[in-house]
Amino acid sequence: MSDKLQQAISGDRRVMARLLSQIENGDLLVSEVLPDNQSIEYNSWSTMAITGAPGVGKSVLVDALMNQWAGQGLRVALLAVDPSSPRTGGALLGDRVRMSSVDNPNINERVYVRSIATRSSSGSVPLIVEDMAAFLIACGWERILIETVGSGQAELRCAAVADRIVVVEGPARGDGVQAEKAGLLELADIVLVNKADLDGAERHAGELRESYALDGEDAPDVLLTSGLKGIGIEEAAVALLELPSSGRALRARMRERLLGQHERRLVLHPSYNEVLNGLCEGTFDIDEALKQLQGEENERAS
Ligand SMILES: Nc1nc2c(ncn2[C@@H]2O[C@H](COP(=O)(O)OP(=O)(O)OP(=O)(O)O)[C@@H](O)[C@H]2O)c(=O)[nH]1
Ligand SMILES: [Mg+2]
Repeated sequence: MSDKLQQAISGDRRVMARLLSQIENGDLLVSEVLPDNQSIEYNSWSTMAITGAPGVGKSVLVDALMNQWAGQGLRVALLAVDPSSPRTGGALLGDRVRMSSVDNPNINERVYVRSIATRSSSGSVPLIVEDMAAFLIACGWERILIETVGSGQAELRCAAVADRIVVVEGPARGDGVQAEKAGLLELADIVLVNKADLDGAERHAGELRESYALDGEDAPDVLLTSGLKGIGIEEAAVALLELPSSGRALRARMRERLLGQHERRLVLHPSYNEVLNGLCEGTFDIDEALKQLQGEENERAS
């Protein structure tokens, strides 16, 4: 395995892609390929989630940011978590926005883009994303972006595995800041109101700033951007690259990680299916089921 890792580290993208697929399919645990565990870095980030509603312009924005950062000499990789939702018809790779950074011969050596299909994955998607990101870092990628749709628990947890979270919003739709979005906005280290070329972007930025001001401490900055028209991109690229972790968002993020790991331990427990059967048959109740699943240590989870 270390041979393969060596090849991936020295720039063999085919080998790297193959190992990423193995991690994605659950055939390879990242601890088996990585020399050491990465320590958590609080002052600068390696992984950044770019999250927001479908169609809000995340991919176009990420492409613009990758152009900026790779242009400065950074090696930037994108993991795009494909929601594969029946609602959006499951955006396939081919439907994706064309990434101009990948086609640009001046920078494409420093750019890597990879989709993660969640439909086929049996494991915990957030933890797969985390492992794939850790592997990319081991392969020398300096900044890992994780594009994920910010609705639903699993997607929130995909974002929560990142060192920083950027929430992308669209222009105001006249319904203010809804409660359903609170969970996502709570995790934000910064908010970008995108499609700033359209009416209502300024207004929505104002609504968000007001709503954060009501919360009190430690409000994230709210910037206006348009990936398509290039508005605010240079400013955003600078702000994001040096983005500090906000204490408030860190707490929410750690909560999501803790809950995610806890769920993984239950689900990977050797008796998980047996315990589910027991619950269906009424052999025992939830309390007893939890006792059984939390009792034994599960080596895969540790
Ligand atoms: N007017 C305007 N349109 C934009 C802007 N950025 C993206 N779009 C358009 O919005 C649509 C969605 O853009 P994407 O970048 O694919 O959005 P996304 O958030 O990645 O979408 P999903 O990955 O499907 O969730 C495309 O048709 C883009 O051309 C912008 O700044 N202004
Ligand atoms: Mg996208």
